[in-house]
Amino acid sequence: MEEENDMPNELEGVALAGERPRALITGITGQDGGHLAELLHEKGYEVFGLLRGQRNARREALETEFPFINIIEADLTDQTSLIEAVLTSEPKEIYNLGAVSHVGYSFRNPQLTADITAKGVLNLLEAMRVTGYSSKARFYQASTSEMFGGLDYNRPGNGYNEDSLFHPRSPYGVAKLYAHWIARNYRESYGMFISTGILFNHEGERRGLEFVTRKITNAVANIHLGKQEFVTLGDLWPKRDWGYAGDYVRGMWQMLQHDEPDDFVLATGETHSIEEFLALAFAVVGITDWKRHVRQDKQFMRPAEVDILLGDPSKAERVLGWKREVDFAGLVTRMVRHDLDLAGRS
Ligand code: NAP
Ligand code: F7E
Repeated sequence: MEEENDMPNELEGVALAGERPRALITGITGQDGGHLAELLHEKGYEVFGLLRGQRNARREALETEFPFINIIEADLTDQTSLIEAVLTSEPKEIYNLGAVSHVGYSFRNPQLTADITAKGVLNLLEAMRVTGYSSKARFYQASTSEMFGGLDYNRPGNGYNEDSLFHPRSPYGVAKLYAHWIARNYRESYGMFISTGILFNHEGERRGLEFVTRKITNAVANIHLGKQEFVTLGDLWPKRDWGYAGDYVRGMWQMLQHDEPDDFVLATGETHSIEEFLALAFAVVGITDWKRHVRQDKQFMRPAEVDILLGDPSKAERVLGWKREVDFAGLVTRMVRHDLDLAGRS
């Protein structure tokens, strides 16, 4: 009879890790967490992923899709668990992707957003200091274009860059600005290798259905297959600089391989309205009179909106050699095709 293996899942693999570089990722169940785990695994890293909750609904999917990940149970709001996570994973690199990341949700849950998206970063940086990992591990902080705001007095011009003014327009944006500055402060104060990536919107097949791009491509697939008639959205005029998540996680890794810690914008340098996204997504399935499939509802509109985001990635291109491979049309097409495939199977 086979001996029962009651080793806690979070410790499995640690003893077998050998000399491979180790990376700890928070936000492992999210869009970027999946892309990054895959990339680091391909590069030969031992990947550790932080999973929260006593019964996380995404655990099974995570274990099935990425059996190589060493899961560590911890939460960004619980510093003791973060100290344990650092000591268990012994990381060379830490990627802090965990956050309340949905802008609309942050308006409805501002305090939770502050606890996780802002103070969670402080908790993790302190966990590194307490354990001596401030000098042993490099740290990536997931900053965001939502820190800029897109207001009249602060229009992006040829694109927001690392020196542009910040004016966040949501509890999410404000929390991320705290996170951005505390990360920079720890770099300046303690000489830690901390790089921040100011990333503009990036999407793909793993994007959550609560974000507008995936909500649209999922609906387009269902409408094409006759499973749904309308998609109900908020404002259609805001403009975003949308890239592909696979390209952006490569940039995160490049930031931590650079000689010096620094701040980098990753963006495409193009901006498109939600209307343009809709038109292109429906065109992929041959629907041109798409407006008859779209409804609007105030519940999806925000108390304060970011009108326009446009990024200037020239520093990352020049210094890191970062280059995006997927353009806007390519992004929309691959997302619709993926959702057609999924909807066709269900
Ligand atoms: P996402 O899909 O929403 O993933 C967020 C992750 O954070 C999930 O894995 C979630 O875990 C985790 N998380 C939430 N609360 C936590 C807590 N208390 N402790 C530990 N983990 C927690 O986000 P994403 O699109 O991959 O983005 C990754 C990061 O980049 C985020 O910080 C986001 O704010 C930032 N960012 C994203 C974009 C973009 O366009 N995607 C652009 C700029 C910056 P659960 O599954 O347990 O909820
Ligand atoms: O909204 C509008 C909405 O929620 C995009 C996050 O990854 O990128 C993301 O934040 C736009 C906004 O992304 C719906 O009002 C209309 O103008 O897809 P979104 P976001 O708010 O830009 C940044 C860079 C991040 O850092 C964030 O973590 O679309 N919109 N109708 C809608 N948005 C949603 N979600 N749902 C709608 O029905």
